[in-house]
Amino acid sequence: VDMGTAIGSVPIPSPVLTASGCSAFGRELEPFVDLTAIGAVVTKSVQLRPRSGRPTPRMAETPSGMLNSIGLQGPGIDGLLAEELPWLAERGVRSLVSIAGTRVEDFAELAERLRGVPGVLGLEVNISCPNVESRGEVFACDPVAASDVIAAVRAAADPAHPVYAKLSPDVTDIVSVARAVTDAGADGLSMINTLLGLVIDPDTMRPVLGGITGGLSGPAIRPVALRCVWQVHAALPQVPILGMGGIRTGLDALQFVLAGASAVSVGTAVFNDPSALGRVHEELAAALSARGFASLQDAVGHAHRPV
Ligand code: RRO
Repeated sequence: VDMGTAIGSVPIPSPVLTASGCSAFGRELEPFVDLTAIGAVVTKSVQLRPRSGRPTPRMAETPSGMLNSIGLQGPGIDGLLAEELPWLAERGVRSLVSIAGTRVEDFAELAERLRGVPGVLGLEVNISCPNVESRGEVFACDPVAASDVIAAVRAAADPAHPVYAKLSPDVTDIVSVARAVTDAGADGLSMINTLLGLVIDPDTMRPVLGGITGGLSGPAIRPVALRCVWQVHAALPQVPILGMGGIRTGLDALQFVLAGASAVSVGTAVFNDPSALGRVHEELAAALSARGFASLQDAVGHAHRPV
């Protein structure tokens, strides 16, 4: 099975990528995964300045998924450019760099700083982090705010860098947001970020997370993510989709491909199984072959076709 695909128009040999935030900048995964064989490392969202994030505890398990309130902890763009991206580039690892900010100009400046950086294949524009000060900062919840960010990033970014907009499931109509950002110049869509959630400890009778609410990931959100990919592919079949949300196995990944994703990110699953990325690639290849597909591309959106 030909597993080749692309991010925008940049070819990659595998459709399986890391998910932003779940493998930091790739270093922890290196002992378990051939990072040059996966589609790309999607880096933890970076901002203009270093940040320490929200108060601890910042992670909670639920029976079906994980809740996090990291709050954009990270080294800032200077640290990313000085330490993390060179580490990846020296090893020949492709990176899709996730950027985040609180103002449109922040995003544009980050895109500008990443122009021409070796190893960077494109940008994932995180307009959907649920762990921000106010809901007004979640640009992806408003089609106009979302498209303002994407237009500014597309104008500032390296023309060779595809720009993917990372969308939130916490909206009533994800198709209208998807349409707005693609009209504004997004080359692709990453779906979905975590779903806003809450866990209360029955013993202390208080929220478990220091930040109170958090983003829910893992198997709990897989059907939500799949529904988003389905709806957006039905409305915008030409727009490349990087699908994510609770993918643990090749058959999970297959569902996203059949719904319309041309690549997938594996996030929460790597916490329990650091080798999940390679395994999902192999299982997806076997699943496609068993169903008679000669290539991944032939299967993209297949579930929309009449039987
Ligand atoms: O850092 C976080 O708390 C975080 C981010 Br930026 C995001 O996009 N999604 C998420 O679940 N957590």
